[in-house]
This record gives sequence, structure tokens and C-alpha cells, in this order.
Amino acid sequence: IESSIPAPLRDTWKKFAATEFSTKEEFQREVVRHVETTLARSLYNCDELAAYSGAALAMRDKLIIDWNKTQQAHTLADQKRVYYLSLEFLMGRTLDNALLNRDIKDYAVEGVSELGFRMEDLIDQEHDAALGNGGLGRLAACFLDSLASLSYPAWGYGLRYRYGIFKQEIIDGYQVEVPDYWLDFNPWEFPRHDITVDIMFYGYVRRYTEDDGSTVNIWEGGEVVQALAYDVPIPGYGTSTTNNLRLWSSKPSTGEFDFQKFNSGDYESSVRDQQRAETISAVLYPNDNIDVGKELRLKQQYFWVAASLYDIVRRFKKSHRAWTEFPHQVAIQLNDTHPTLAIVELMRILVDKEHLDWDTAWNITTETFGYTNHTVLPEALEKWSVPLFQNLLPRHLQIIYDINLFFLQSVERRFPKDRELLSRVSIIEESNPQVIRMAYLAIIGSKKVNGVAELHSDLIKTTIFKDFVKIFGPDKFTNVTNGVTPRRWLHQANPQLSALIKEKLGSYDFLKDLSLLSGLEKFADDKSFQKEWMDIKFRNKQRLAKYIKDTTGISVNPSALFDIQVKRIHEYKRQQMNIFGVISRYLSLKAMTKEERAKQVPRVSIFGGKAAPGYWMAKTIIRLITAVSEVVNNDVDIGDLLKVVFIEDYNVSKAEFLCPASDLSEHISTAGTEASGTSNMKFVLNGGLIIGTCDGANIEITREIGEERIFLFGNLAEDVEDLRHAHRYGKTPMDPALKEVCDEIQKGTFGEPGVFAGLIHALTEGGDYYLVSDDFASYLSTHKLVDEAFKDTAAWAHNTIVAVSRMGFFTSDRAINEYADEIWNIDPVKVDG
Ligand code: GPU
Repeated sequence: IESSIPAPLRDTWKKFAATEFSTKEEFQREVVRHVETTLARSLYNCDELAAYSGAALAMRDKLIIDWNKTQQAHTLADQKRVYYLSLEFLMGRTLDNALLNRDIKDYAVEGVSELGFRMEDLIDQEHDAALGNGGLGRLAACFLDSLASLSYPAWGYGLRYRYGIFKQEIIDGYQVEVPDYWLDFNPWEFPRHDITVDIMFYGYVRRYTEDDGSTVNIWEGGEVVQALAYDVPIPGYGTSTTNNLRLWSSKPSTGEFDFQKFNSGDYESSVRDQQRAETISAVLYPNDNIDVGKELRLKQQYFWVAASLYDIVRRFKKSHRAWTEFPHQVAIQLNDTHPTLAIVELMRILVDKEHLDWDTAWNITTETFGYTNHTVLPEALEKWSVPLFQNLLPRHLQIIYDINLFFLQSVERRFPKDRELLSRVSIIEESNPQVIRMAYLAIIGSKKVNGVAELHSDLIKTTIFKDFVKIFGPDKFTNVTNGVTPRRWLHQANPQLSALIKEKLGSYDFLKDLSLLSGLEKFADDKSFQKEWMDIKFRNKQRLAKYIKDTTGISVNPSALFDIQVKRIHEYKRQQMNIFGVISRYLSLKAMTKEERAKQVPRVSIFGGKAAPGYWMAKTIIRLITAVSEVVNNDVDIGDLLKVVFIEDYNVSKAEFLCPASDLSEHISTAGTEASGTSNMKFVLNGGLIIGTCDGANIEITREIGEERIFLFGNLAEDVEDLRHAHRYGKTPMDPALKEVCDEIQKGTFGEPGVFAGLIHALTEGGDYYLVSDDFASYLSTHKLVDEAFKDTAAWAHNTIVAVSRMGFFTSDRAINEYADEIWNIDPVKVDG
């Protein structure tokens, strides 16, 4: 690259090349420069927001220098890259994370302090980047951190939503959604005005025969929208590698925005066209684990996938390699089925545009993609109506039909006369209207398919994708258990615990190799270590208690057992069972004598999480939690023995102070429904124990930390079907303790019982699909065991230390190395610092 530029020119550029700050003074100079010039403020009107902005802009400059170096090193290395396609990246805040990953937080804290600010306050000014719903989006964010930290040449591709997940307000006990307009100041992104792609929708397919007799299909007409790239630097920990997250924003294409209309006075209609284009990347769909099937969502998917593939193909073409080399240079990972159209779009590019024959194109395609499944819940599996799809993407539908035809023909050859099998595995479901089963398309078009925890990966092989295991053989299906990044979820969220661990282990190397935590185990019985350990937990609980007091007015005792369930509200996650358990505890306390009460372990039950706006049952669960808290928290008989708190607007930055403050966290999904769960890992890593079902990653956590350190309860996945069946035939009487709870709700103890009728109905006439009644007795008795265990502080300290020392497996670094070795076949690239 260098030799193409004349030496004098090169020398001048090199002489003035941007340099990074690397001392406190240089950092301060950059902060002040940004405050005074970029922001046009001064010492006299620099508030916390301006100071945050100055610090963030200084940090951004530093990251971008490493970002440039990284991109150059990756181009020179010319190795295979991985592209992680995800409709969600739940990034949270960046400043603190970037300071820690670049290991400059210490002097930055001092630096801003000498400028008159406290770093915590500046960090707190930052708006969460909330471009995701929950676990799936946060997993993508942890993976980006690990990919950069492990120096893999990797890009993320997503959508730049103008509105992230809504903000939740609780008004009169009910969830109210408020739009999350987060882009008014976002220092972490760079618009790339030179990187645009025109994306087409609708129209028709023109088919003609070439002179050589071959048929050509051309997709024509329709609407055109422009995709504009925004780049977000992703700094690794302990490396200069700074990868790229490219987010696409939609705008009218230059041809589309109709100046004719504009000038001729048809202003409104021209603005409507502009808005239609901008609508594509306007909002994140706020649904977790549910498919809604709206046309605008399909438009988002195609817009993002087509722009990303155009970009990936353009980069590949620069190397002038043969097309058959494509899978040696490019791996594309599909985060759930949302980007499955990429398979079809690559076929369209190779066949229609590059004129490869179908078989060659298909071989390239199926060598390139990997598909990660994140759920077995039938209501979450994406299916697109054929008429809707045909109208929006006519050529893609033809390609899907061809993929399906060739696939079914090959199945028929291998399993002749099994008509049932053919209709079961067809990409097209013969319903009315017909629908496209996106998961099947993703499996057929990928080299590898993985689940996200052992149980989950087994379940997909034996239930929803069973036929495909028979067709493709078991090796196509694999497991990569999820993980979380210890940089954000230990070092950043719990700096005191991280520092204590460093003191014991001698260095922060565990943040790069989490298995080193095993070195803590020998201190598990050391009394003074236990004390330091528990003191940190106590201070984290005090901080949460203060937050609760400040935001809700509720006083909680930081010595009480903090019992936390924070995650999206969903019937399968069973927050309803938790709040029923709280009611049951309340009733027992009320029935006790003063003397008995004095012996009880005080509890604070903390809930948090958003309900999808259209998910009425989830909203009713929130209302029950807030109703119970109003009654219990004001009952003088109860005092500190039980408090119930709903934390408004649970998000990444709140998770960062909740995880370190838990004694117990709840991961209590009906067995077989939670694919993995990742907050379970975060809570244990921060020195909390968990109560949970034999589901998702809870099972592997148990294997790693030992079953004496986890409170497991409830029925097993293998029994769920029979239990549901029994309910349907009315053979299951309601658990007596649960019956008492329902009666109390119906008596009106928590307000107008009609409000909660849906919840009761689900347990009775509804057939108790999530088996709350079946698990209730063991849930309550396990909570009793928790109370007993909590009384023995030394044993509790011992168990939490041992548990943390055995959590090395759950780093997202391990997960990413498994993807790199077994699915992507990629190697790290060294970037000089
Ligand atoms: N998950 Br599908 C989501 O957060 N949203 C979704 O739409 C779907 C799955 C979650 C799983 O529920 C959770 O168990 C898993 O840990 C997470 O994806 C990451 O794999």
C-alpha cells in the first residue's frame, strides 16, 4: 500500500500523524481542548454533561487511532475475517469500559478530579446504547468485547436504531413506555458519508434467455432506500486491537428524494417519501423471544443484510481472489434467524450478478454461514407469510423456492417415499397463508448450527430440529455455551472485588484468562479474606440500598438477604412464581408470633425488567409485583423482615450495580424453556448464589461450582410434557400453598382482584402451561434452605468464594475461542501498539 504514495508526501503525513495521549497531563489537555473547541464551553460553564462529553471525545480520539492501526493490520494480514450479524447489540455505556480496557482509568480519574469533577458523576451522564432487548443483544455485545480482546479480525454488523429499547416508567404501579431517543449526543460513532449502499424493495423479476441459452433473472423496479454506515470502535482489553461495529442507518436514496415534487410545491408528499425511508432504521422492535411478523421488521432485516453483504463482498473483491476462495476469507455468523436472508442474498449476488452456476454458488454459501439458535419456544421461531414476502422481495422468494426444491429432492433421494418427512422439513409450511420457516432455511444454508448451552443444544437436536439431524448427520449440530465478558461484568461492575482478587492472585491476568480464578479457592476458608470478601458485598448492597431509597423512597436494610430477579418479564421466566412465593412468605410471617418472627431472616425481594408493550400478561405480572410491594412495605407487623422493590427501567448500566449487590438471584424458568441465560453467570461471578431450575446454563454452572453451592429445585425438562398433559386432562390439583396465595389475591388484599384475574386463570383453566403449581412446593422449601444457609455467614462466604473460583468457564473469551476454532476457522492478528 505504502509504495504507491510518493515519499515526500508520505513523510509529511507521518510527521503530523495523530498521536495518542498517554499521560494524565496529555489526557487533561485533550479534555479541555474538546470542551473549549468542539463543545464551545469554558471553565465557567462546563457542567457534568460537558465534562463527560470532553472526556468521551478525548477517549474516542485515542480509540480511533488504534482503530485505524487495527484496520490496516487486518488488511495487510489478509486473513479470514468473521462477520457477526446481529439485529441487536445491547452495548450499555462506553466511557468506563473504554478507560478500563485501555487501562488508563487511574490517571483519567485523577485528571478529571483536578479539573473539578468526579469520574463516577461523568460516567453517570452517559446514555446507555440500548440497541437490544435482553440476553441475545447483550451476548452480541459481550462477544464483540471478546473478539477484540482476543485480537480476532472481526466486524459486527447491525442497525443504527434512532430509538433503542423503550424506557420504562412505573406510573400508579403500571408500566408505561417512553421513547428512548439516544442519539442527541453520541460521541462513540462515526458517520461514513462515503459508505452508502442503495437497497431495493418490491418491484418484479424480469426473466430472459441469453444467447448461450442460459436464463437470467433480473430484479427490477420498486422502492430504493439508501443505507449509510456508522462505525463504532470496539476496544479490546490488554491489546491495541480495536475492531469495528458497523451500524446502518436508512435515508432516502439520492434518486428517491424527489426534488421535482419538492420544488413543484408537493412538499408534503416529498417529506412523506423521506420519512418512509428513514422509518426503516427508526425503532428497535421491543419483543424478546416472540415473533410478530410485521412487514417493517422484514424490511429492516433485508435492508441490514443487503447492505452488510454488499460491504463484505466489496471488501472480498478487492483481493481479486476466485469466488471459490470466499469461504476461506469470510465467515458469517447469523445471530438467530433475524439475518437468515443473508443466505438468500449471497445466492442472488453470486447467481444473478456474478453469474456463477447454482451449485458453485450454493457450495460457497453453505461453507460461509453459521447459525446460532437461541430458543426452542415455538412462538419465537420466525415465520414470514409468503404473500407478504413475495410482495417485498420477489426474487428472494424464487431463490428460496429453488433452495427448497433442491433440498427436498436430495431428501427424497436419501429417504424415498417418506412424504411425511418432506412436508415436515420443507422450508415452506403449507398453512393458510403459506409461511417461510426461517430456522429451516438457516439450517439448510449453514455449515454449522449451534445452541447456546448444553441442554439447549441437546434439545434442539431431539425436538425442533430432529429431522435435520437425521438428514445432515449429527456433526452439523454443535454446542457453544454462552459466556459473559469479565471486563464489564467483574472489573467494571465490581471494581473492589476485582481489586481484591488481583491482590490475592498477584495480577489482573485473570481478566484475560478467567480460569486463573481457580487460584482463589485456597483462600476460601481464610477468615480475614472472607471478611474482606463479605465487606465488599455489604458495601455493594449499601450502594443499592441507597439507590432504592433515592428512587423509590423504600428503606431496605443492607444486612437483609438481597434476593434479585432482573430480566425481561416473561411467563416462561416465571416472575409470577417469584411474586407468588413472596406473597406466601408474607402470609407465613403474618401468621407467626412475635417470637417466631424474631428468628426469621430478613429479605429484600428485588424485581426488575421490561414487558413487551403488547404482552398483556407480562404487564399484569408487573402490576402484581408493585401491588404486593405497596401492601407489604407498609405493613407494620412486617417491618424489615420483608421488603419488595420493583426497579424501574432495568438496563445494562443498572445490571452493573445490581449484580454485585445480590446474595441470591433467581433463574427459575420452566425446565427446557430458557436456552441458556447469561445473568446467572454474572451474578455468580460477583459472589452471589443462585436459586434455579435445571435449565439452560444453570446446569453447567452446577457442574462447575458444585451442587452444594446452588439451590436447585423443580421438575426436569424431560418431565414437562407429561406434566402439561396431566394439566390438560384436569388431573393436577393446585398446590395448597399456591391455592392460599390465589385466595388471598382474590380476597382483594392486593387491590381489585379483577386486575389479576388473567394470572389466576393461567394457573387454572389455562392449564398452567409453565408448571408454576408443579414446582411451587419445592420452590418454597428451597427458599427455606436459602434462609438457613444465609444464617451461617462463614459457610456462605466460603461457598461464594469457591463458586467464583470455579467460574472461569463462563467467560465469553472461552465461547469465542470455541466459535473461532470449531465454526469460523479464524486466527488472531497481532496489532502493534
Ligand atoms: N434470547 Br430467541 C433473547 O434474549 N431474545 C430472543 O429473542 C431469543 C433468545 C436469549 C435467550 O432467551 C437466553 O436464554 C439466552 O441466554 C440468550 O438469548 C443468549 O443466547
